[in-house]
Amino acid sequence: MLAKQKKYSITFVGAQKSGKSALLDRFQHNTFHDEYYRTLESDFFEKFVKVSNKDEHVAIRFWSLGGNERIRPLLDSFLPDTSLLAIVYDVTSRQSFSEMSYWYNEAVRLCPDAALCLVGTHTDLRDKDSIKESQAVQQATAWGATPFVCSALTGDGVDEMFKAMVSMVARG
Ligand SMILES: Nc1nc2c(ncn2[C@@H]2O[C@H](COP(=O)(O)OP(=O)(O)OP(=O)(O)O)[C@@H](O)[C@H]2O)c(=O)[nH]1
Ligand SMILES: [Mg+2]
Repeated sequence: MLAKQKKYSITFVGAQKSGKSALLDRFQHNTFHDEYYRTLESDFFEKFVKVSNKDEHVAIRFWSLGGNERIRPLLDSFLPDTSLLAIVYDVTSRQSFSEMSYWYNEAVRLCPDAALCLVGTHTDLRDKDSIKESQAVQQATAWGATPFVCSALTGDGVDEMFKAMVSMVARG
């Protein structure tokens, strides 16, 4: 008899243009597009992934929600089922960093048991005015979240982050 397949979902939210879709493209296809195509509501793909240190594969749905206002009334249907919520900001955009509070409050309201991560993107464009990693770590600690930084353009940090997220959901 086939063992019942365990299913999980990992959901990326955050400011418009923060880089959610680009991260998923880099992870799924190892590609990067300069052009911006906004996500209207949501995109997802499903992947069977091996859990490190375990002889086990699990099915994970990776969701990217649009950062535009029209997603907001739909969060009540998207967030309660998520196993891990990744709040994404662009390290070169202070506005996207501040907007994380909105997503954090929605996480507390709608998926308080989900693992929480803060993901800084666009690290290839980092300069002296960018959000410092220490500031992101401080915010993550205050919210009980795990911080990551990466670049969808170069791929730096992307695989390591997804691997860590998969372990976080599959061990729970
Ligand atoms: N240089 C650089 N550009 C990036 C990076 N990630 C995304 N971009 C660019 O930033 C723009 C927005 O990226 P998206 O992934 O579409 O952003 P999003 O968060 O999905 O946007 P919405 O769907 O509107 O919420 C695109 O033009 C990407 O090419 C990155 O790490 N570095
Ligand atoms: Mg998108």
